[in-house]
Amino acid sequence: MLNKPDDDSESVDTITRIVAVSNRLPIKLERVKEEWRIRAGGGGLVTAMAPVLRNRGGIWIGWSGTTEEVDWRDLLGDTSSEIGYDLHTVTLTRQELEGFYEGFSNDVIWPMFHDLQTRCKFAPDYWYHYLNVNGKFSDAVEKHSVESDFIWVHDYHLIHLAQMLRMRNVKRRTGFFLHIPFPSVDIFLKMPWRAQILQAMTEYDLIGFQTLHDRRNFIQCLQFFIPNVSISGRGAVVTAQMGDRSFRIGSFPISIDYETFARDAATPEVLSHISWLQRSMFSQNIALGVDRLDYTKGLPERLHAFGNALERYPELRKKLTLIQVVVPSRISMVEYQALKAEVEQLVGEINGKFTRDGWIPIHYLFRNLDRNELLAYYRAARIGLVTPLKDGMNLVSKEYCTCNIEEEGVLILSEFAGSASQFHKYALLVNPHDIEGTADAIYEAYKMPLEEKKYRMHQLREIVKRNDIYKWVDDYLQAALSKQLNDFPSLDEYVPQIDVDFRIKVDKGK
Ligand code: ADQ
Repeated sequence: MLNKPDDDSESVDTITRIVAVSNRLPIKLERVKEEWRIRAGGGGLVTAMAPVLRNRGGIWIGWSGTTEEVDWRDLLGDTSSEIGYDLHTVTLTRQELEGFYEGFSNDVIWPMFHDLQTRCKFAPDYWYHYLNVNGKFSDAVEKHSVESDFIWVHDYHLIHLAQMLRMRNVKRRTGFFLHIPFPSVDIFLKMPWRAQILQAMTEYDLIGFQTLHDRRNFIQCLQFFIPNVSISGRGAVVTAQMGDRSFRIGSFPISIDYETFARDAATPEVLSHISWLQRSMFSQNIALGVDRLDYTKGLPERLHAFGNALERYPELRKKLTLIQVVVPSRISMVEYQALKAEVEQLVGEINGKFTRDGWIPIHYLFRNLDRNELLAYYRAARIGLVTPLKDGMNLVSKEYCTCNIEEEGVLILSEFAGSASQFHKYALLVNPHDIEGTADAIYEAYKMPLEEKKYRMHQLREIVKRNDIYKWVDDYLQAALSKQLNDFPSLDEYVPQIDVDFRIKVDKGK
């Protein structure tokens, strides 16, 4: 059993509810003419956390995704009761959004933590907005939670939340999980607010990282900046002691709901999508990329590699088609608009050069897919191309393997994706900056004997199955509270899966 933390917050025995806090709620609000529509939110955090919180009577606090005035209580009330946990919004002004979200979160921490420090814009104003908005989130946590809650803070937007709670003397058990990588000391040193950020991270009772590599980087930064810190313990979770305060630091590779993905990929609806896909494609060999629009995902590098493979291995022409799905993201930011233009230009160039007799080498989709469509692509693709320049984990790599139920696909995976720490033996690992090396891997995957493909894919699927999202949450809660998810009472009513995915759910004339 864990000791009580050094402050006098609640003993872990009495903690019965999870309060998740993240920048965005797991929903997207869209205005369609005079109506507000609630849709499922996108991205890895939502994919991972939605099945965990479902029907547990907990709380999710986050920003709604709009700066417009909306009657939240009315709109979210129905949704909360249907998904089995409460949603509470933090409202942000346009100015706060620019400074905190687009500014500090996405123009400083995001590039810095992905080793792309030359993309950082260290504007002092961003920092003050970041602190202010973290303050707003801590107000919401204070208002909506009680001392017997476990406050589980997600991701880099809210690093200062535990510190703000402590400063206001709000006693809560807190945990933090960083969904993105943590950089090495050499890179982290460049951050103007490095000491404050590190200090704020130490205010949580548990800090979770995706991989041992990220955890090691963090510990090295701690040791560099805080000389009196001592680390003890072995295994995935260790304890840090700083003066009379201690906290835990762990590595918890995030995952997906394996059973649900595998089951849903086997439905007749998905199969009929696949038949349609195969009828409408010139070639049956599909290589697939699925990514949010982001410069960390290595999209131009991947397109260059595919073009290079067609150039150097002519037998791939008319035989292998790349479907590249790009999910719109952060499109209000100039860098993202530029990236979109670059991707579209490259697709045009490669298609212009290699299109022949009805065969188009790259099919490019810039939109959100519905779930069956996405699963059909995963199941049908003979090659999964997951080549980020750097990624905390990358759930697409796990979804692809899980849904590839015929086990005839090959995963080509960047060595800089967090999932490479689990998949390195059975995927074809590539350095995404190495265009020819990645092109060679595409050719190797195409030529790979069926038996070898089946063996590798089977092993990959077993890894995801053994390490699914429920293991992740259990491991985290075990380290934080010596509890597992099942120790949190679940609500009696049955909550259908479809509601959690929030396909268009609530239409209100507002
Ligand atoms: P992301 O950067 O968003 O997540 P990722 O882990 O790949 O990246 O998750 C993307 C999610 O979006 C997947 O669950 C996928 O199914 C979904 N998605 C992708 N394309 C879609 C489409 N066209 N339509 C609908 N849904 C789509 C961040 C970190 C990652 C980390 C996760 C979770 O950057 O490194 O793995 O959080 O911790």
